[in-house]
Amino acid sequence: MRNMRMSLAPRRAVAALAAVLLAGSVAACGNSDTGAGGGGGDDKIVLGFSQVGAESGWRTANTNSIKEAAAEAGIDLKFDDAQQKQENQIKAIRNYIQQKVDVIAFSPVVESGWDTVLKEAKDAGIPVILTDRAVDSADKSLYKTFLGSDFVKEGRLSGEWLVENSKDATGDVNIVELQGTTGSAPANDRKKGFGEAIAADPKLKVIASQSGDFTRAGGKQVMEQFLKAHPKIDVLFAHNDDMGLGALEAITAAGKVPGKDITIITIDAVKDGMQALADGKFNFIAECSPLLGPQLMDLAKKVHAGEEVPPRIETEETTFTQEQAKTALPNRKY
Ligand code: GYE
Repeated sequence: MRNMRMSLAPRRAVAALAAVLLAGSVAACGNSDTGAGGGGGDDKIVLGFSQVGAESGWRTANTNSIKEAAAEAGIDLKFDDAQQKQENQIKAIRNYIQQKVDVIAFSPVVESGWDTVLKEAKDAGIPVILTDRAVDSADKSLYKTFLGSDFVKEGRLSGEWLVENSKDATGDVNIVELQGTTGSAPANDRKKGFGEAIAADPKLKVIASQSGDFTRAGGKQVMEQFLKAHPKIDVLFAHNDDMGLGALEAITAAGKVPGKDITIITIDAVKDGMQALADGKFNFIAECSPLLGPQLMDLAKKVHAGEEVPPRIETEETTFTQEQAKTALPNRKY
């Protein structure tokens, strides 16, 4: 993988050069440029983006949104897939610094450990935009803005729905939790929000909580273990649809009916998740929108032009019950 990435670099440089020449020739024909500002004025903005990986339906939709929006905005996108590894993201960011891209954006796989590389970008004068996930750096000057969801809120909305829908339950309600990638902002925050909400009702008890790494395979495997270890599971809270979808297989294989014997709450609302909800296999989804591309391109243009941008831009989202999923599903694009 390392070698492959190295050997791709010269090709990227050629592509970048071609893009610059193309942008130049377009401008020479009298068409307006992208409003990039700085440098030669009519060059395309070069945006280096380090993606987490391809672990979920959400991530695929997010990658597509970013690639499509870049093409539409006339931004030259350098894209790297870090395969869920922080070291790969750090390497990609260092490459972008070396290539002197105009703007760097990334979706940090975990929250901590970014200060050094972010400082390198700052020293090189390259503005950084966080998308989707946050970092825990105390020095907020290391990045220009953070565009993404309120994960604590998503967890809280999930927990509140459960509190509301457990009112008539008698005795303990046993909950198992499938956490996202260990140390990631959405895993930390969704756990927190959910925990705070269900504290309102002492009969709601989390009896097991483990990471399934945001993947279907992880969700299936951990759910199998949960089912073996715990004879009475009433509720599954999965930090994303994909883990919930993987868990469905484990639940069915154990002879239980998902959505009936075990109430299932997930987060994201990608198409497959919405289908499971409409089919009655899931019970509730808190939405997390992956369509961050257009806003990201807008921000990249602004920070490149030296404009002030708000330090935090929150994605708008909603929640879905089974009935709402049936209505929304036909128009769901991802
Ligand atoms: O919920 C999950 C993905 O960071 C919001 O990452 C994102 C999360 C999303 O793998 O499906």
